[in-house]
Order: sequence, then structure tokens, then C-alpha cells
Amino acid sequence: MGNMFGTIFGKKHYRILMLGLDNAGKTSILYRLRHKEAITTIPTVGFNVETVLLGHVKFNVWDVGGQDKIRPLWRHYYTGSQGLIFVVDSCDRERIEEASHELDKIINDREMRNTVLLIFCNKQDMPDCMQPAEIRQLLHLDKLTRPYAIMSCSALQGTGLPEGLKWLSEHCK
Ligand SMILES: Nc1nc2c(ncn2[C@@H]2O[C@H](COP(=O)(O)OP(=O)(O)O)[C@@H](O)[C@H]2O)c(=O)[nH]1
Ligand SMILES: [Mg+2]
Repeated sequence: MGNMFGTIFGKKHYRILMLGLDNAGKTSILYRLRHKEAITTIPTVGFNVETVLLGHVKFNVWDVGGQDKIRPLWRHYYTGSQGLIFVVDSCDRERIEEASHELDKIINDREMRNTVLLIFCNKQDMPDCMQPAEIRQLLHLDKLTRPYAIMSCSALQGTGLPEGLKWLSEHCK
């Protein structure tokens, strides 16, 4: 997908945050964008920021949830980010409310006021997972006033990722 990057994002420089609960599939998406094959990852612990430069696009990626003490550190990365990718594990019904709560806190930060939002409903290759329409409801996205998109993807199969990034690139300023 490396070459596709130049085509999607052009020559402009972007900073994109990719956030979500641990185990949502963020690291897998990152690796899927870098390499042809998805790799098996160990869930990240604590405030581990993965930073990857793909073409002109810098991705900062970390796990959110249950870390209110270190939350002030996040703002450093919020500043100057044009886009937010929020990754949801579509199979994790137990924690979708927690994901919703975290997303709410992130996008209500003043530094994130103008950030374009893409929700990736990841792991759509799995049977019986939640569909985007259901996730849209559970995340209360109808309340949003900013531009956003909610899209299916599978980091495992690589599906949906180009479409999502294309949307993001078209809506980031
Ligand atoms: N079936 C399936 N499993 C996935 C997918 N994406 C990630 N996983 C698995 O979910 C687990 C957590 O993925 P990881 O990328 O480490 O999540 P992170 O904590 O958000 O960085 C790993 O076992 C991955 O192999 C996907 O699209 N489909
Ligand atoms: Mg990770």
C-alpha cells in the first residue's frame, strides 16, 4: 500500500492520530499500511506512542482508555493534527460503551475542535461482529457536527483501508 499513499495524500504534509482502545487493531492497521502482510502484534501497554511516517503523512498511534493521569500528555500530539482515525473492534460489544466514552472525551478537547474524524469498524472479517450502522448508534455519532465518516475495514485482510484513507485525505485541510 506504500505507493498508494502518494496517490491518496499527494504531496501535502499531514499529521494523523490513530486512537482506540487496546486490541482494536491500530498497530495491525499501521503495519498493514507499511507492509503487504499483516503481522501479529502484542497489545501495547501504557503510553506507548507509535510514530510512523508514510510518504508525507505522519501517524501517531496510541491506546486510549482508563488512563486519566497521563491524559494531559496527549494534548502535545493533539496539537497540529488534521485528522483522527478512531479504531473500533467491531467484535467487542462489552467495551463499545467504553470506546464511546473515550471518543467523546477526545473529540471534546479544545485542541481537537477542527479535527476530521474517521471511524474504522475493524475486524469485519469476523462473523457476528457489529455493523457500522450499529456502531454509529452506540458511539452516538448522530450528535456530531463535524465532518466524519464511519467505514468497515479489516486489518487482517487489508480491506477498507484505502477507502478510509482516501476519505480522510479529501476532508483534511
Ligand atoms: N480477525 C481480525 N483480527 C484482527 C484485525 N486487526 C487486528 N486483529 C487482531 O487483534 C489483536 C490486536 O491487534 P493490535 O493491532 O495489536 O491492536 P492495538 O492494541 O489496537 O494496536 C491482534 O491479535 C490482531 O491480530 C482484523 O481486522 N481482523
Ligand atoms: Mg498497538
